Amino acid sequence: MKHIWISLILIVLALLGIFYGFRQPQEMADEEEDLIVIGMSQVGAESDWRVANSESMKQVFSEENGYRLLFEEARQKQENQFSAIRRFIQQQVDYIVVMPITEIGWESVLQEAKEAGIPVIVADRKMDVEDPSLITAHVGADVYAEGRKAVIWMEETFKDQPQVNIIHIQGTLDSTAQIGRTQALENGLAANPNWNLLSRMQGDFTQAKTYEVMTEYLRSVDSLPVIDVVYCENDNEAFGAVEALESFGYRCGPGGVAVISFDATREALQYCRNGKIALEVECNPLLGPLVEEVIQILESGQELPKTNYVPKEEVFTPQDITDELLEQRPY
Ligand code: GZL
Repeated sequence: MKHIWISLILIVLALLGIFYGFRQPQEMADEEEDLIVIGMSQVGAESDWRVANSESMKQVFSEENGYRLLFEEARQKQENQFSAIRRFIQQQVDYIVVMPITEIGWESVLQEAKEAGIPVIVADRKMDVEDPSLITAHVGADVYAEGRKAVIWMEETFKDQPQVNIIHIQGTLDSTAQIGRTQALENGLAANPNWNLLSRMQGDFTQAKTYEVMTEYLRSVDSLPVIDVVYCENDNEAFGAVEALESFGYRCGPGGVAVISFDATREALQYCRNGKIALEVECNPLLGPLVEEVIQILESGQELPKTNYVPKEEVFTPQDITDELLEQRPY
């Protein structure tokens, strides 16, 4: 009987040895430190907005705040986001946070996360999925409302002008920001018969691409058209548009081309104060605190709304931009 007890004790000890032997030192360290492990997949670093968004996430999800952040940038390729999410699943993170590059194509990788029992929080842009249970929560801005603010400003500004010539520079196609801001302009064009769309092009939210496509367009026309508005779907596109327009002799500002832009980063507000951008519609990139709030609600086991919108976003015209505003701007 005695040797049975000794054998049982030896078996239990062996099992414990195997269990602790196979566990990653990191996993044990996390457990000991009791950190919440976050696997985070970021679009890339295509814009000033995106850089500020990444900074906000890294500031919030620090070890001092009780987190281990596994942060991966996808260099604007969805397949890199898929592989990052699959790595997070293998690493058995506590939460997956994704800033998705586009809205479509996420079902299978989200299904894998669901089967692994890992909640997925979508931040900034949305994912368009049939099964809502694949996504625990979304945190982001109402980008259609942002577009509406720009359209309302255009309606007011050009209400007495018989024809308003518009160039539209879209962001990354099928991204929520592009879909919402484009839809708002589409609806504005339908509602305002004096608005004339000269050209629509893809700037992919970057300065370089926008400079390229705007230059191509201005080279392609027989004679340079009157351009009243250039509707840029983010600030880096606006920088590229201004650079191209000025290289062809256009003046951006009062009495010239009215450049409209979204994000309201500090550099863009400077352009706005100098009159080169006529209207800035804010889109807040500092989503770290909001994502953390969602995670803390989940940790406490409370219910939370599926979509959590970023609070109040401003609109700026040149006379709104003060030194104080620029100094206080966190991004
Ligand atoms: C907006 C965000 C957009 C920004 C761009 O929600 O997705 O992506 O407006 C960024 O600057 O590239």
